[in-house]
Amino acid sequence: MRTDSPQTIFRKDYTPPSYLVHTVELGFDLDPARTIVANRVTLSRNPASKSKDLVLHGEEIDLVALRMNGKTLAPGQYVLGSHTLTIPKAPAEVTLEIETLCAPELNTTLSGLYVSNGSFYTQCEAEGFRRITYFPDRPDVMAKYTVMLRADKQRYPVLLSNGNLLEQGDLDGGRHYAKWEDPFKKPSYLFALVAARLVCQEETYTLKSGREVLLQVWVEEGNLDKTDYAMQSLKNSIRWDEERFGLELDLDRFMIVAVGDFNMGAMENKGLNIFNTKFVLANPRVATDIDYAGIEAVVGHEYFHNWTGNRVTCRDWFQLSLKEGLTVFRDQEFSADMIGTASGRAVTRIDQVRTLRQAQFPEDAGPMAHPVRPDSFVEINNFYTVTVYEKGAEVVRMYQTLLGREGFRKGMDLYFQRHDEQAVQCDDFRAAMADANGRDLAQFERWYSQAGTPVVTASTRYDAAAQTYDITLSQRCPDTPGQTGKLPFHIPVAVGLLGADGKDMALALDGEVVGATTAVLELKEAEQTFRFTSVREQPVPSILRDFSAPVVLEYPYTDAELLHLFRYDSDAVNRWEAGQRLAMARLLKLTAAVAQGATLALDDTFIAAQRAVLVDETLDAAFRELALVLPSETIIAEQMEVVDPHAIHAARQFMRRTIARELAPELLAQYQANQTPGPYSPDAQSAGKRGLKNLALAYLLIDPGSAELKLAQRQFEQATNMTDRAAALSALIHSGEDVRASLQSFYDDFAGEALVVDKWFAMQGAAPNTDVAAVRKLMQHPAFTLKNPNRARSLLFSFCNANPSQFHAKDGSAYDFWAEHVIALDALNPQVAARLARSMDRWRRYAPALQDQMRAALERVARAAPLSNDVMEVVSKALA
Ligand code: 0A1
Ligand code: ZN
Repeated sequence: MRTDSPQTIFRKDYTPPSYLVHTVELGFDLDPARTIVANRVTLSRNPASKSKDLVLHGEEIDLVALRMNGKTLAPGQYVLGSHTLTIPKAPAEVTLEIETLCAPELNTTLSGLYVSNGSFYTQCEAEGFRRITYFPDRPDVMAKYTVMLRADKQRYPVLLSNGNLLEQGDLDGGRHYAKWEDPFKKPSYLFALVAARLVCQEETYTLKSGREVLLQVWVEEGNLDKTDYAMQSLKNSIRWDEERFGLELDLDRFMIVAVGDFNMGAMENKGLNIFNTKFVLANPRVATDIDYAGIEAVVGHEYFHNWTGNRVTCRDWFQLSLKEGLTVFRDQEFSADMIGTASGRAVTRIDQVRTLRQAQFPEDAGPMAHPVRPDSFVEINNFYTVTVYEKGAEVVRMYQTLLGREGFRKGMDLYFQRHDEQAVQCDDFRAAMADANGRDLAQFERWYSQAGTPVVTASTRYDAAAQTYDITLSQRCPDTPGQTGKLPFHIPVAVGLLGADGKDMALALDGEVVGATTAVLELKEAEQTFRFTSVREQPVPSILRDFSAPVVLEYPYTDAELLHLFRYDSDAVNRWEAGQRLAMARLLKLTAAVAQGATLALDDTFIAAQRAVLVDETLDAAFRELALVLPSETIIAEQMEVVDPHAIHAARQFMRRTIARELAPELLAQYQANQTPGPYSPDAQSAGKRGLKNLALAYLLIDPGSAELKLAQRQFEQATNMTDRAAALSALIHSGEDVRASLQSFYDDFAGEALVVDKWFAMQGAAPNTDVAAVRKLMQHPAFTLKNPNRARSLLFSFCNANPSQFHAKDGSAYDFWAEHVIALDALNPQVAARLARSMDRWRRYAPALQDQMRAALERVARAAPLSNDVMEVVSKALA
């Protein structure tokens, strides 16, 4: 909780730590109400610092004893502030012995040491270690850790920490101990412990080098039937990092622990990754294809952090994207390589583009916009954002696009050669990429320093006589809070040219043969013209292939050109994109028509194009599904100056209803053709079929007759996996029919599976016929609690973020609900509350009647006391 007025921290104010830490010996006497932490730490003055004041951070802990170099410090020898402990003019060499007390069972923030379902877990990133002991809790202080854990043996039979187990044994009074040592230097944010009643799936795994390592996945009893996929994903990750980047696991033991109460997805603590159960537990009965894909991605992500984040870490939290952007890029490439096919790769890429448009572009255009490397923050936890993660990954991807895969690998190798066991900056990564390839990447820095989504505008000119085709690209970037007058970015724009036959043309730029059917144009100026030569006919340009840069592309495509691309583009991302453009133009017109009360109509050309893709058996089912999903209401809203969420919803529903009616026979045929009989497998092919089949089902249930209802009901009852069962239930909910009986039976079947109960709440929260009164009623359900982040997210976030037509109810009732629950959550868990607070980011774009009510709700939250820095930062930026 905020005790003094929130302070803004600036990147430019960075100073090196006054002391460096060599060793940390931690002793824990674990007790839920009263845990004693003994911390013996050796430090020396940092030659790079002018200060002799030794500053330690600490929060929500009680100091019991403090000795320096063997002597107890008198109160006058140190200063205990609300968040720091300072020893002024400390000696050059210091050994501190610090004893503190904390109460893990009272810690509802899930940061620091806390209790979940009766067991102990930690979360130290970003600044949780200071809630465990006094320490220079900053990532540029790296040290070696030894950890002694002591706890009741019956209640906490498993005692884990980072690195290797040195010894374990029994103690008096039914207690036991385990001693762990981490051989690598690490920042405090990577510390972890677990003291719990758990069981594990384990195996020894042989690295490419022949070394054997022990892999473990720890879960609560009863969940051992759900660990296979996480274990398989871990082994795949280890192999992939060896093969793609030459990076080997550096420990003899690697552990994953699943915990039910967790703020984020997972955490890369050295050798002891702690995961939200959502990204570990899966079997066909309880997990969907999306869950399986999420597990693979997150297991990969945390494992890859071992090199990108742990071995080479961040100098300060402004550099967060150094590890996160890079590691997201690595997990994206891992998932793509696991599918293996070019079309599978494209499907993963399209998904990434959708996430950017759904979440990152709005962030970049809103009050919380910040550069990939922010310049300031109040609360660092608010900066674990889609910009730092996903846009950061796009920035890393652009290096690969500019340098090629091999060039990128050279850059990675140099980065590790230079910076292993160091805490560095985004600039160091860029320098490694540039130096390894002899390239000037100075201008590329602007991707780190300038916020906002660049807009690239293209215009073209074909000269039939000269057989030249000029593409003129210009760029601009909108102002963002605190940043005006942006300078040009270095943008790779991948371009191909299609002939009338739909084939890629051979490319030459200014007379030079490109040697590929896609050319990467490097746009560096405000405006540049690129000339393709020997162009024998007027081409249709396919611009920004594979989404080669995180920008908005403006080009005055005609419908005919888009239809051509939608039918023929060899670049699957742009093929999909052409379909999205066709749909978006119509959705915007329909939205305007709804607002004006005009009659709505959808042209046959569009329907025909949709039909052609739907039935095109040469295309992967997964691609066909993506091509048929219309832009979301959120993405449509981003295209509008003044957002009318009700008109958008009505327009999109009209379009879906029309497609469903016009394509009914084809949809039914695809529903039947894409069944996946036999045992469930989460592979991309099967998942793609299920995706297409269930999309067809959702369409068929828009205006269902009894046959369609029966179909869904049968799938719901007979499904052999959660993907099909949940899809059927969701389709039934969205049909608007009375589905109370199905909802109840689903709940009864899965009441014991927390992650499935989350789905049950989430499906209802996001259904357009769930209004705020219904959400309030659902909150009365005995299974609902605000204390568990997954559960809170399942209902509240899905309602506030994924159900726009109800969230923006005209009477403002949902805004009141939002304010009430941001405040309620804040008292428990500021990080989760601050995420919910972000639902109002785009309030200024709404029609005045809604805007006024949204502002009132924001002001209500801003006035609440006490309020965390987390929520205060979000709402005050929204109101600024
Ligand atoms: N580094 C983790 C994300 C993470 C960040 C903060 C957390 O607690 C406040 C927990 C996890 C990752 O990128 O996976
Ligand atoms: Zn990460």
